[in-house]
Amino acid sequence: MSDSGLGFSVKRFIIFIVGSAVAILVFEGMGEVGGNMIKGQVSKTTSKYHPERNVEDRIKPAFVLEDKVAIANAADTTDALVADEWNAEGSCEQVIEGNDMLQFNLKEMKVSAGCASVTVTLKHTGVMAVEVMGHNWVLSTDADFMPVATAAAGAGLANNYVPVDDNRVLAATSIIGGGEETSVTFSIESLQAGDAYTFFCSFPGHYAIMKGSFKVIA
Ligand SMILES: [Cu+2]
Repeated sequence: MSDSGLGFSVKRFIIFIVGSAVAILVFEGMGEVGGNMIKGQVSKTTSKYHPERNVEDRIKPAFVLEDKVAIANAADTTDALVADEWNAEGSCEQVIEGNDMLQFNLKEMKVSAGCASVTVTLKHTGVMAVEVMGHNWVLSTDADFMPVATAAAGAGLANNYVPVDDNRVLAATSIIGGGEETSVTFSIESLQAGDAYTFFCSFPGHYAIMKGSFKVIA
């Protein structure tokens, strides 16, 4: 073997070629192994390779908020049933709920003109304190609703946010906080079937949302 003097020799050239070939084979081999590993992983984790799993299983989310859905459904059902039962048209016993989100569960209450007296029970289903999220149930004519609601703020919590000795107030419960319940029984002798009455919560600011229509039906 002769040396060209430039560091080149046939021997080195052959070693380089053989070395490259080995490196390529090893690289290809590794690629094959890696590819098979990926394929194996894919077959384990995708449904396509699991014919024993049915379509429902495959599309079923891994994590389902079943409890939450069940609770929501239960609440819907309960609300509807309770509203039907409690708010039965013409019933002399009315039950209404208020919550921590400034909501009454009823938009309308209908009592019969034949009721000797009407009892409205208010349940506060929330947890917030009376000073923060107090609710009451106040009845007035539609026309008196705004003036009474405005005057209520001045009456203060000590007076249940109900103007004192104000004959525009047709009925009113005391004001309650979360978890409490109160009721008022009143005569509807002075109320006229067909006239427009409004019930509302007179806690300052609540009347804008917490209100509904009260009707006396013949
Ligand atoms: Cu309120």
